[in-house]
Amino acid sequence: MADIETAKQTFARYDADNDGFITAAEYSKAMAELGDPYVTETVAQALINKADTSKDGVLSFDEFWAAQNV
Ligand SMILES: [Ca+2]
Ligand SMILES: [Ca+2]
Repeated sequence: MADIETAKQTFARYDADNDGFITAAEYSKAMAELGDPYVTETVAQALINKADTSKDGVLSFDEFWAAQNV
């Protein structure tokens, strides 16, 4: 079960520049830092696109949160 405070912390870790959106570059870099070097920007973009309900190519917290609760 996802909890929103944990999700906010996770989101903040991915959102390196704190602009409130996770880009493919940020996601890819965060995954590499977490020990998964196989999430390239192309892979990251595909994952973001799955959860990107507003179709702007980046992940807002609402979209990130919704993706945790499918
Ligand atoms: Ca960002
Ligand atoms: Ca979006």
